[in-house]
Amino acid sequence: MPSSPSNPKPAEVTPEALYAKRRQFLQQAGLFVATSAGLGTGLTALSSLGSADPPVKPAERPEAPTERPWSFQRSQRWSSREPLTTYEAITTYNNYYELSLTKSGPAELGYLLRPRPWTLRVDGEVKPQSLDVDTLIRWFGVEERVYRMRCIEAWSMVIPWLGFPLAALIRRLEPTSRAKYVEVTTLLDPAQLPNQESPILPWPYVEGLRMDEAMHPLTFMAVGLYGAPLPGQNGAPLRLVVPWKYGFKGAKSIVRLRFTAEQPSTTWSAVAPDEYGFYANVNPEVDHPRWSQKTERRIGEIERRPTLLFNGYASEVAHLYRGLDLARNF
Ligand SMILES: Nc1nc2c(c(=O)[nH]1)N[C@H]1C(S)=C(S)[C@@H](COP(=O)(O)O)O[C@H]1N2
Ligand SMILES: [Mo]
Repeated sequence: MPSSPSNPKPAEVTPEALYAKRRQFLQQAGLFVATSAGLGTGLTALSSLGSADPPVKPAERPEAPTERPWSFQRSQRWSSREPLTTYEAITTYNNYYELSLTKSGPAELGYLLRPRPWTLRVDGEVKPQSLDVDTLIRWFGVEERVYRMRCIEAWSMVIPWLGFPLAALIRRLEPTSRAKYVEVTTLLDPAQLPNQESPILPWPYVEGLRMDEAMHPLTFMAVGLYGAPLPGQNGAPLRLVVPWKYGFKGAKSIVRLRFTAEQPSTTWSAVAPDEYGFYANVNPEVDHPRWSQKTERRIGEIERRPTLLFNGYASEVAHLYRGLDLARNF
C-alpha cells in the first residue's frame, strides 16, 4: 500500500505526549489486565490502542500560493536535486502540538495564528531589545534554501524554505563573550495556540542550540516556504530550521531568543530525557528507544530509504562534534 500523509506508519500516529498518556492509562488499566486475563489481553489492549486514532479527515489540497511578497534568490549553495515534497504535504502533515496532536489538525487551526505584527524579544547575554519580524526581513533579506527535514518519528520531507541565516542576526546582535547557548521560545498565547490550555507539555515550547551550532551557516530562520509566508501550522511568522537535527529542534512561531552561559532546559529533553536529547543530531546508528532510526519514510515515496548521518549534512557539520560520543550525547 503506498504510504501517504493520510496513511502513516505507527511511529507517526503515536504523538509523544499521547504515548505518555497511553502508558499512564495502561498502567491504570494494568490492575484489571493482571487480575482478569493476564499478559495476552494486555498486549491486545496495547496494539488496539496503538491504532485507536480516529480516521484522518481527507485533507484539502492546498496549492502553493502564487503571491510573492518578497523578492528573493534561490541559494546556489543550499539547493538540492531531490524532488521537493508537495506544498500540500508540507502544509497538511505537521507537528505543532500547541494547535493539535494529530498530523492533520494543525492545518485546520493554523488560521488562529496572527503573524503580524510580531515581535521578537532578545535578552540574556546581549543588549536586550524587541525587534519586529519585518525589520529582520528588511535587514537580512530572504533567500530560498532547499533542506531535507527529518522528524524523529522517522519521516522526512524536502522543503524549499525562505528566510535568513540565524548567524546574520546573532552577528548583528553582538551577544557577550559569556553567551555559549541560545534558547529559542515559541509564543505563549492560548487564544492563538488553543492546545496550550491542556497540560500535555509544559508551555511555552522551548528549544536551544550551542552557540557554534546557532552560528553555523546552515542554521536558518524561516519566514516562508514555496515563495510565500509561512502558514500558521508551519510556524508563522518565524521558525527555526536546523536541517542536520531532528525536526523537534526547529521551534515554531518564535517570540524570544535568550543568550545564556549555561545549556538551556529544552521542552522534549526535559519531559522525556531518555528519548530526546539536547543535541538531537540525525543519526541512523542511535535508535529511538521505541523504534529504529536506520531508515525513514520520505513523504510521497513508497520505499523506505536509509537515514543519513547528520541528515546528509555530515561534511558541513561533523566537525562541530569531533571527540563527542554521539550515542551518549544524543
Ligand atoms: N512550538 C512547536 N514547535 C515545533 C513543534 C511543536 O509541536 N511545537 N513540533 C516540532 C516537530 S516534532 C517537527 S518534526 C517540526 C515539524 O515542522 P513542520 O510541521 O513545519 O513540518 O516542528 C517542530 N517544531
Ligand atoms: Mo518531529
